[in-house]
Amino acid sequence: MIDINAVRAALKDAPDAAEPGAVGAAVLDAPSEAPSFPSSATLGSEVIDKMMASRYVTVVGILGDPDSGKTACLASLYLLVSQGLLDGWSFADSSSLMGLEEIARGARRWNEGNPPQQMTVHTKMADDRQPGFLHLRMKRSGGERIIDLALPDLPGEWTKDLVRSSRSDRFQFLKSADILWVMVDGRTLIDVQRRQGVVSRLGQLAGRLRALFDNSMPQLFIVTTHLDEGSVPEAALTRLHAELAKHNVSAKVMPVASFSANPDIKPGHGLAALIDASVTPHQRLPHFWPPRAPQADPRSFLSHRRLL
Ligand SMILES: Nc1nc2c(ncn2[C@@H]2O[C@H](COP(=O)(O)OP(=O)(O)OP(=O)(O)O)[C@@H](O)[C@H]2O)c(=O)[nH]1
Ligand SMILES: [Mg+2]
Repeated sequence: MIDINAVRAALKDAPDAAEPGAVGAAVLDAPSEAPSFPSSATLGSEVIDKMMASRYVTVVGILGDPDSGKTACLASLYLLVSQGLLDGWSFADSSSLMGLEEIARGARRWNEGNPPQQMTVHTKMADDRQPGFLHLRMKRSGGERIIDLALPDLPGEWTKDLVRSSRSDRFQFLKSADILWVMVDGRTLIDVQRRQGVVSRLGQLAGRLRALFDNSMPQLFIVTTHLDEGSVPEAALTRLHAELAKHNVSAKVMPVASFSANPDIKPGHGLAALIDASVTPHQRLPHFWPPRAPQADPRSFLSHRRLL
C-alpha cells in the first residue's frame, strides 16, 4: 500500500525541477528564440539569397492594389507552364510547389466547370514584414536556356500602404529585383469615371518607387489584367505615360488575361510575352568609348581639338 504522506514528503524534498541536471528536470534546453512554424508554403528571402549564390535568379518585384490580379497572374502562369501550354517555355522545377499549388487551387476549382465568383483568394501574409516568394524554373523550348524566377505573392495592402504612407520597409527586397511588375485591373482604366483616379495613383506609386531606388530603378512593366473583358484604350495609355513621366518614370504596358471566359482570348493570354520581356536583358550596355564632339570651352587645353 502507498503511504501518501511519505510520497508528499519525498516530493517536497525533491530538488527543484528547473535545476539543470536534476532528476525530473527538462532533458532539452528551451529554444532561445520564440517557437515558430514555417509561415507558409512560400520561400523566405534568405532561401532566395542562397539560391542566388549558386545560379542566376530573376527576382520580379510584383506590386498592385488589392484585386488587381497579382495572385491570378501567378496561378495562371503556373497552370499554363505545368501543362506545357506556355508558349516557348516548359516547366523544369520549383522549390515552392506547395505554394504554387495553394494559389492554383482556386483556379483548379474553376477549371472543373464550376466558376466561383472569386477565383483566387485574397492574399494574406503570415509574416507582415517579410515577403514570401514562389519559385519557378522554366526551360526555353528548343534551346538550352533555363531560367529561375523568384515571384513574391504580396497582399495588395502593402502597395496601398506604400502609396498612402510611403511605408517602404517591407519593400527593401525590391532593391534586388531585376524587373518590376505593377499590376492594374485593366477595367479600371477602361472606365472613364475611374480612369483619372487610377492613373494618378499609379503616378504616386511610380514616385514612391523612384524614391526607393534613387537612380537605379529596374525596368517597370505596367501589367494591365482582365484583357478578356476589353483592351485599355490608347487615350488612357497616353494619359498614364504622361503621369508617369511627371515622376520621371517610364514603363512598358503589358496586357494580360490570366483567366478568360471570352472565346476570342485564351486564358493566360499575354503571359508568355510578359515572361519573355522580363528575362530578356533590356538595359543597353553603355558605349565603351562614346564619340564626343569637342565643346566650346574657355580653357584652351579642352578646346584645342577645335583649333586643329
Ligand atoms: N477574367 C479575369 N479575371 C481575373 C483576371 N485577373 C484577375 N482576375 C480575377 O480578379 C479577382 C482578383 O484577383 P487576385 O489575383 O486575387 O487579386 P490580387 O491582386 O492578388 O489581390 P490581393 O491578394 O487582395 O492583393 C479574382 O477573382 C481573379 O480570379 C483576368 O485577367 N481575367
Ligand atoms: Mg493576391
